Amino acid sequence: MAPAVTYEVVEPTTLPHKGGIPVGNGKLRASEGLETADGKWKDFSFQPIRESQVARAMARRYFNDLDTYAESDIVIVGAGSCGLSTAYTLAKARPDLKIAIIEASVSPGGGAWLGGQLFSAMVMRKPADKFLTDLGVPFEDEGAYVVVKHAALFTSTLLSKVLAFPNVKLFNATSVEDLITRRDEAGGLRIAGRRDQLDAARRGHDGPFGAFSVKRLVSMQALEKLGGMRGLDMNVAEDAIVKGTREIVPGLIVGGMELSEVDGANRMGPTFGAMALSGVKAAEEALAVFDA
Ligand code: 48N
Repeated sequence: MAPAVTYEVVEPTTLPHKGGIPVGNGKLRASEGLETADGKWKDFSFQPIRESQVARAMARRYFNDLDTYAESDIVIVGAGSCGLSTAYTLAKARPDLKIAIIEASVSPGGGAWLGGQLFSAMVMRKPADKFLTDLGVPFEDEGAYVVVKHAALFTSTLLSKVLAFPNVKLFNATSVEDLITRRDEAGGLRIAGRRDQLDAARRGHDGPFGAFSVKRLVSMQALEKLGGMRGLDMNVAEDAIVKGTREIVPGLIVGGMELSEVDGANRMGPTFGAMALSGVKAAEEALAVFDA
């Protein structure tokens, strides 16, 4: 049996510096017993495994999660910047709540991987910088707004923090096809069944997947019609989306760009502060329902 190869990352030690910058940095170094570089790989091998072990390791966890989250306290539909901000705020405030995130794409994040089109920096207007500071995402302060050097830094940091919460489960590559409805005692329509179960819609603005919930509410006559998203006006749009994030039918809180389709709000283009703070407000709206 080849000697088990272990690795340690060698931290940058007192390496020779060039202009104050260490030349080279930590490197992988095979454990002793394999003298030469090619010797290090010649006898290399992973621990043995059976394919069925891999299948079972994945399937057991997935189906266990499906069973656990079949009834969740909060279901967030859409893992875009708004849905993920809602999940982060809720999971941090209420580790007792079971939170399921359902995302149609294989890759969560929605439109937040690029600032706008190909331009990768992400702009957030103050006071959304407070959310970035809470997340630990570095930014450049430009006065009335801040700039994260790459939108993927914001999205990946938010995503990693959300997924690290023990009370959150992401079901990506999973699409919500309809809304569960119930009638309350007065005959009014409720979404998601029990009083204390909430659905948070974050399906983005209209498009192949977007605005699914609110379009469905119109088709079931729970909403008279959609306001239709208006033209681009950052100042008007971002305030309206944050202030307008709310429970639009009992059991369903709508925020982010899906809300612009309900209220006929303007779009804001490539600025993301409203997505983050709409998520914070949606979390507060949800907790107000739970604490009612
Ligand atoms: O990023 P989006 O589309 O939506 P938001 O509201 O989280 O963020 C919007 C933001 O990215 C912008 O559009 C920026 C601010 N631009 C504004 C402008 O004016 O141009 O995320 C929605 C997510 C996506 O990942 C979809 O895949 C997902 O929702 N989704 C669904 N997931 C599950 N089931 C569905 N039926 C469904 N529909 C959409």
